[in-house]
Amino acid sequence: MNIFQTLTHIRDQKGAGYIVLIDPDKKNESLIEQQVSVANEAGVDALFVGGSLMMDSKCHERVARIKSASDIPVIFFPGGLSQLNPHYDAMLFMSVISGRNPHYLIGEQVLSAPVVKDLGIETIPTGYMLFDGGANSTVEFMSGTKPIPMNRPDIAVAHGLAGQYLGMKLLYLEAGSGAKISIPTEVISAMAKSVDCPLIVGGGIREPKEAEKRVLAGASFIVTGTVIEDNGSAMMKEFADAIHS
Ligand code: 1GP
Repeated sequence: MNIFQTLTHIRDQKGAGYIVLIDPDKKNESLIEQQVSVANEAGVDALFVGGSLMMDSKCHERVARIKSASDIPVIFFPGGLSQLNPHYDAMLFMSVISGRNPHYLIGEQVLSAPVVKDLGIETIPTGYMLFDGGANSTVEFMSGTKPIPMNRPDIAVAHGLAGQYLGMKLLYLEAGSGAKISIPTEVISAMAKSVDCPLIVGGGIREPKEAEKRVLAGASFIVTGTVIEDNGSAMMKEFADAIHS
């Protein structure tokens, strides 16, 4: 089974998958081994690794440390070409389909494709949809794109269908790391009713109960990052139990 098949199998078996995002940036230098070791034991299904902005040159070393400590798939969640390295099991080959910035729709992908081929990394075509989580997210600034308003499920569904018809295997509904408002259940259920691709939902999810509600609304995968960085790894098991119930 490749990593995409593993993810869909997890979704089929457990109802939904729980993914922890680890940012391989300087700020997480001392947390890596501990976070990964708890994730291995807590029922986390996979790790996403990536970030919108690296503040030093040691990203590749940190990804190698994550991979070496991890018993679960380590999947690149690309913040940019410079974070590509051979230590990932797979990558979300993403296009920011909510935006109209050609660099993040196709430019970055063209630059990375030959390197991805050379490294032989499994690619999972993913439509990335950024919503307005009310926190002026780093990804909004760095991608130079306008997020989808949270109160417009119709706009969300139109983007999701376009992503599906373009051949995306996953759709990532993103409120932005540290969002004040996470993706509302109304948006998730509207998307789940109209679009066939599995939905990844992340950004601003701080309570296991919020994660569970989003699974019940139709999310196939829940991603948390900040809440684990802020509160320590102990919450991972609570999230895993809520998401898998
Ligand atoms: C960000 O969706 C992820 O890309 C996770 O967001 O850090 O707010 O959990 P948080």
